[in-house]
Amino acid sequence: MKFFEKPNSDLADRVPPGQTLAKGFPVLTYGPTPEVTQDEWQLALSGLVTAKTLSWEDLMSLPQHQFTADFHCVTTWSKLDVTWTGVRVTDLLATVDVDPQAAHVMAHCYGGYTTNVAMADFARPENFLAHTLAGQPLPADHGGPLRLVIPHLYAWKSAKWLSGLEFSAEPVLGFWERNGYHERGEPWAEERYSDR
Ligand SMILES: Nc1nc2c(c(=O)[nH]1)N[C@H]1C(S)=C(S)[C@@H](COP(=O)(O)O)O[C@H]1N2
Ligand SMILES: [Mo]
Repeated sequence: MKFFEKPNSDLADRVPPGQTLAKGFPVLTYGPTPEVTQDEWQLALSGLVTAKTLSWEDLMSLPQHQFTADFHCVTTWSKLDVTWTGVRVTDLLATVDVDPQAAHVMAHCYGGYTTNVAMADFARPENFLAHTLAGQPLPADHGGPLRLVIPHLYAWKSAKWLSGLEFSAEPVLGFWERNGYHERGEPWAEERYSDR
């Protein structure tokens, strides 16, 4: 069995350049998988925003939606039509006052991983915080109890085990961005590596 396959031509407009389709859903983690229960999970909002810490209950009290999204890892595998359940980033943001100066967001994770996104890439209705994958509680290796999903950027921006969102006026680089990945990471433009 092959683990990756070249996309059929009818899927060509769904699969960005240089990507092949993965069978199954590979796990890609730098370092060990943090063990975090729903009870101990918290999400801290900090920086240029109303400081606030959300519990699991707070998160579940926000509107819940189903999402179908394509997933593109910069290491060249993609997975189409992944189905998730969770909370829209825009619904979360509507519960707080974000300072108009906030132009960048750092996602912080249990285990220490970080990744940065511009506010314009973050505050989109198609981005979400996922707690369910294909109808099942999000497995720990895929980022459970909660991960960020930003479908229009390479998946290293989709922070697993999300623990915090820090808003700033100036960009700050996250883990892979400091280590040579592109600051934005748009797959159709193949923004894989930094030119810094
Ligand atoms: N906290 C954390 N989030 C992370 C990563 C990681 O190592 N740690 N890897 C990123 C990368 S490179 C990818 S491709 C996706 C992989 O998600 P998956 O393991 O659910 O396929 O998670 C992203 N989010
Ligand atoms: Mo990745």
